[in-house]
Amino acid sequence: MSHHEFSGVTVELTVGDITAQPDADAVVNAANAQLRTGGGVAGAIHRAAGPGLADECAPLAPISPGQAVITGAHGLPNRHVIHCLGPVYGSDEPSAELLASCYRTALRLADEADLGVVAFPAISTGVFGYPVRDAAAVALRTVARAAPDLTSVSTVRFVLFDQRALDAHQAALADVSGDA
Ligand code: AR6
Repeated sequence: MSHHEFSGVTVELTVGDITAQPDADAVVNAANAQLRTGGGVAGAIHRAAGPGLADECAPLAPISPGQAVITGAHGLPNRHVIHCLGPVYGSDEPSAELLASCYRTALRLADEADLGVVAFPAISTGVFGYPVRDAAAVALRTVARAAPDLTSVSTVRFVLFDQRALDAHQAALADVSGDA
């Protein structure tokens, strides 16, 4: 696992499954607008959480690209799930700003809920088609910029699904930490 600290917030990069982060206070869902189960991360999170999650989500939907909402975690080993709707690449514009808004809003919700460890997947880089290198640059830059304003969030973990996504995030982390 690689890590780096920005203004007292540790950023960790690891390969793994977002539903298997028992020490995270919140895991982030790469959601759909209806906050229903689906493929990828959303399917894995809803399967692991059980039907109570979809029931809690229903009255909160729909959400727009760039928005995020927080719920309980039901059958997951975490306290909360934060559902982000990333941009569909090439269609929801400006995509970089909408993706940055997902990370910023999720971190603000986690901080307001007094959470310490937050685990993110690479939002929009699966079904929504965002090139992973570009998405990683947006994600790491946004976390680094948000870090000074966070009071309870102490660790932001990126849980990447494969080596290619890890490499992209490692490169982005090196760029952003070089700037800081
Ligand atoms: N843990 C961590 N990362 C994962 C996991 C997992 N269990 N499963 C997939 N990934 P995606 P999006 C990676 O498609 O692009 C859904 O159907 C995956 O390799 O889950 O934001 C929803 O219902 C990719 O790099 O999210 C929406 O309709 C990244 O997580 C739509 O897809 C995100 O892939 C959202 O698309």
